[in-house]
Amino acid sequence: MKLQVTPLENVGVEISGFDINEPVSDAIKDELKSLWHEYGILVFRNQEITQEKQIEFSRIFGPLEIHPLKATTNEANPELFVLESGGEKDKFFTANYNGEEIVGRLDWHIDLHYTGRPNHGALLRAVVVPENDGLTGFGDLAKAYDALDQETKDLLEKIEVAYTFSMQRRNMRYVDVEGYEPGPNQPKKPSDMNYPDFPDAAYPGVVTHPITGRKVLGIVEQFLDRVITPQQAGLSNDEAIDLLQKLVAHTRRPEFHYFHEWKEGDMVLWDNWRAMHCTTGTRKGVRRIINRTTIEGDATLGRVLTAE
Ligand SMILES: O=C(O)CCC(=O)C(=O)O
Ligand SMILES: [Fe+2]
Repeated sequence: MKLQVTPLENVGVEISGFDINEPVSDAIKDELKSLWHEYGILVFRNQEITQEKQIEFSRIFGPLEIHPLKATTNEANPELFVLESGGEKDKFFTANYNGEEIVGRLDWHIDLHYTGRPNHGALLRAVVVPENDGLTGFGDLAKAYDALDQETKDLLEKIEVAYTFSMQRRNMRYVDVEGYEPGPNQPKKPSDMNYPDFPDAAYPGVVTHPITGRKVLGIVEQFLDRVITPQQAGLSNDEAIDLLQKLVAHTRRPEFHYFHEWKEGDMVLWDNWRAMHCTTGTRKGVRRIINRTTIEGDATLGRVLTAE
């Protein structure tokens, strides 16, 4: 096997010359792992993947996590988490965006961000995918950091930001809620979904990647709440809010994004310590199944703000 690396539109790369059903040598494993760290987002196409192969392939990148929500529909392979729309559970995840009912849309986020200990990465594999619907977006926060001016970079070194978990999009301060109406069956509090009530988590304005040492912008719109004690960095509360608005707008710039339009046989792997992701959701009744494996996070990037 000889891997070819082709840059995607703005960020991330497509890997070709790879066949998941061929034996993968240690040298290729090392190469895949370094590519994952070098580019943050890897796309593979035309793979004939079974659940077992997906799990075996994902293990190249580290030990796998059994998803804490235990909503897997796969008893035999608990490492596999099935993301499904177009079925019975849709009503809990349906909301109205500018007059259109959409299932499962998610704002830019980092998985398990609110715990202070995000997983290292995840791999999604298309099982049943609609055309031109249900896209997954990836945003490179290392590139977003590099593109900032020096003054902002210096300021980011001095601040810490808090993330506040919420089940209600309307309560998230920095997501765009214009034209948004929650659906009637959407969960209102963590216990509605059997989630614990997560305390806030704090992150530095710039996160240092535990493996590559690259600087990663610590700002992601979902759950973003506030700068902690902004006065210590010479900012008033209002200036701190303006700063977060400006940084969120920066992360939304298309030059840091790649949106994957799914085809059967596709797999996408990302580095959750560096790239944020989102999903456009699907129109009502559209069937979409993605199988997901999660690579464990063995580093703590944030800290939990518990009452003292
Ligand atoms: O369904 C998707 O496209 C991605 C969902 C997601 O946010 C995740 O798997 O972490
Ligand atoms: Fe996610």
